[in-house]
Amino acid sequence: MQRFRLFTIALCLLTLVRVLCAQTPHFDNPRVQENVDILLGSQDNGAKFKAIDALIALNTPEAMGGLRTYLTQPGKDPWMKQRVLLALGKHGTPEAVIAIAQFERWAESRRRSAIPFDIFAGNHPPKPDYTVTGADGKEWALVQIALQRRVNPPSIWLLSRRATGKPWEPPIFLGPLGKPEELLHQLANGTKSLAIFTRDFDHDRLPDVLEKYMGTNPNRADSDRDGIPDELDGSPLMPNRPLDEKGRIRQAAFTYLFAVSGSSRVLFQRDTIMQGHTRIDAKPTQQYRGYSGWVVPLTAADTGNYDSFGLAVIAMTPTTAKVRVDLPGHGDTLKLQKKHGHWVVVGVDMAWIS
Ligand SMILES: [Ca+2]
Ligand SMILES: [Ca+2]
Repeated sequence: MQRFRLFTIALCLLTLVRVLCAQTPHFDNPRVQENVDILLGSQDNGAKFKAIDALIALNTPEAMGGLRTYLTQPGKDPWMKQRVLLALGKHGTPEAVIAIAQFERWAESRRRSAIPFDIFAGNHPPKPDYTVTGADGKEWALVQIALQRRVNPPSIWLLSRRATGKPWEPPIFLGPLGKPEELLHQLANGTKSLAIFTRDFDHDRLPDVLEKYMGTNPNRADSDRDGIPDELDGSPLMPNRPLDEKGRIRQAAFTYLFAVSGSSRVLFQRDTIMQGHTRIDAKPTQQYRGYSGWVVPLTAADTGNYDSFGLAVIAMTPTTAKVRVDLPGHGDTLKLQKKHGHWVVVGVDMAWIS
């Protein structure tokens, strides 16, 4: 018994050390450590800018590793992460470009999930919009998430736990529902079953309801037939093929814009064609690897309901490029350069409002 207790205590300590190590990265150089700590912990943007500059100036693999560590932290400000990528791109040394490339590989390879993990990170869901406790003490809750601005209606996720204070079960996607509170009461009093929301016909671990919402095929585990099942495929509607040069430029812009989010949320994308000053929305397609999560096309029926974005290469030489980023109502032009064989963002030229 005594030995068992000691073993349990040792196991707990080991787990604690692992958790602490995972949250506080260690660097040998105290200056790297100090600046990474500022980036990860400070609320002061000015101090963070200085920390980025200090790490860039050090230009050692460890300092670049520090910036990469920041880029891959969930829940951090995407805008500040873009400043890091921009600083690395402008710096453009082989070490800086390697840091960007490593970040991209991390972003591409991290496990995808249909659950927006920055919202549900660490089993700390946001404050539910609606909660009901059943007669058996089981707690049911609804969380509404507007994946992008102006999404109409927001997607609704169901949370449940055995009792208040117990851990939440993994969230279940309910889809956009008219009267979700009614459903919640029916679930809590047992008059409705969850089966229709958890049904997964093709066994790819994405329920039919979610697949219909995302645009993937609920009857085929590998919608784009590239050998990667939908659940693990960052771009479930774009076969995993090498990109051409223009594709690499757009991918670099896409990464700068969205891989920084640390999120697996759904992105809706379609290309935009400009005819003079008139914007024409092309037929929605998926043309980028969804580093930041699902990139799905809009269907004709969805037009007007969702935000979308467009990326277009508007100028290109063998080593420089400009990409127009078209967001609802406004946009930017990103300047890119090819450095050490890799396209990196080196500037944001302008913004416009339409
Ligand atoms: Ca499925
Ligand atoms: Ca696939």
